[in-house]
Amino acid sequence: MQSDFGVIGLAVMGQNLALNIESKGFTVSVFNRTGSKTEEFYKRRAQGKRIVPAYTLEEFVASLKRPRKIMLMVKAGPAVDAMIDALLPLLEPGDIIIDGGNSHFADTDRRVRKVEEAGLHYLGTGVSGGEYGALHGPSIMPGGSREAYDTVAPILTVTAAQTKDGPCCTYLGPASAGHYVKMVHNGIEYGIMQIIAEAYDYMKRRLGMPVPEMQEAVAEWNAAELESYLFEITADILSRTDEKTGNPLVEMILDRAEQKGTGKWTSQSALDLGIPVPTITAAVDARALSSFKDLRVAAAERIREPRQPEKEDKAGLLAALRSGVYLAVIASYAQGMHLLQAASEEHGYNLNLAEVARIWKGGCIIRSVLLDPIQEAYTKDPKLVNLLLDGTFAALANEHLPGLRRTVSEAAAAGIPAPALSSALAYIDSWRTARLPANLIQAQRDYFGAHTYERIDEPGYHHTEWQDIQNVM
Ligand code: NBP
Repeated sequence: MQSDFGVIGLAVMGQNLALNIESKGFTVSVFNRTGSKTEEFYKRRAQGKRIVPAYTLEEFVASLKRPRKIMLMVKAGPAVDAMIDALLPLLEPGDIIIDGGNSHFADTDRRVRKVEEAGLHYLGTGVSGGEYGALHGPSIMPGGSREAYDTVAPILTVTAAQTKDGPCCTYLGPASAGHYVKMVHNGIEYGIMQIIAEAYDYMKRRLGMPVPEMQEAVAEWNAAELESYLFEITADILSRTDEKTGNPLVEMILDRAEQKGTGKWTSQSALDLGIPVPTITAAVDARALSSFKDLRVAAAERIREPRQPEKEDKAGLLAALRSGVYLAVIASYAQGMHLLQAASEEHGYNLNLAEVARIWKGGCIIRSVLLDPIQEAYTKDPKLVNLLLDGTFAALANEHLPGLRRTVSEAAAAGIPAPALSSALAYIDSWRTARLPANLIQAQRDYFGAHTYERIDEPGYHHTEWQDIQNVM
């Protein structure tokens, strides 16, 4: 009997996805470049299941029902191209290659063209949820050929996380739409993670809270308006004790964050499209800055701290922090959704942002109760440019701006860096400023480069002779 589905790449994601798909009643063939991993997987976790191990690509391809449905879960980058090159001569027109890794969207566009020229289909598909999600139901973000999606939908939709609003998988759009949406998902994730990290630092250094007290606060937030996966895992992290020292485990972890690139790609693409995503970029920068540990330690000895303010009104400051964190998280989503709206236009994805919000409600890292009103906002107005302009979110901004403002100013006064929180505040303050100082920028540009400017009282472009060039010479 031939298999319904094939998975190539048996690291964390591939193994768990294969087991998840098998658990839904499908037979799954598996292949890994290093055959010993296939064997180990088959003998241990896949024992007694409808999993068919293959040790050559020929054997793997021959084991699959036509049209073949093959998901690549290999390391993003050259490994994906290597697998496509090895597969193409073995496959037939109509077969479908699904790249489930975190590929850069431009690579996906290139691969779609190449695979379609060979008469096959290609689905660039974001998968979010990590190890647990892959096994129990991730959020799946497919893009590419609609026809190919319809063929694999019966498998992908039951494999995905399920919510009351349906499976966390839907066709997103042509070409690289799926990988673009996954990239922005990760950008938003970077922003929220940094916001939470700053809140932890503030609770520790400004409010003098011991870790168990912070744990209680974060758990309380997660039980209410901030209910979401990232707050849930943070509460869990803060509850763990280091076995070796008896200290809270988080305090024993080196303060140097790593990154694989999806946050950076989000910022790069946003810069290319001229869409502001300052909280996401602040998060990418914060990880980069954290990597200079030795230099930070040296600088800490040379540049003095401000005098620490009194720890008065702790309850008020903590309430303001909670409010500020909530609004900064909203700003992170607002920036990501704005970027998706612009990218949809630019790349012809024709994204349905209400559906994007819906499939993020389960399985993925940024799942949150906030996605309900986000989905509603884009259902009401599919072309909404920025969430902050939606009535519900404008009201939330009004309600929570004082908390964010107080937190950012207290952090600044205490010398506690809060780049994501303060960028969120500046972002919202900029959106609600009817007259920004960009008039002066225009004057400067016209001064040194004769770039012209527009006036507030008459149409057209104007230029001022700011300096007497002849006499200056
Ligand atoms: P990794 O990203 O660690 O990749 C390991 C897999 O890639 C192994 O199966 C390895 O085979 C294979 N591989 C490599 Br490396 N080079 C190869 C090549 N030249 N040809 C064929 N296979 C090659 O695995 P992962 O963490 O499971 O992630 C898989 C994809 O899913 C990545 O794109 C990742 O960014 C994405 N993703 C990961 C997570 C997560 O939580 N880990 C979440 C969401 C998305 P080998 O065994 O022979 O070395």
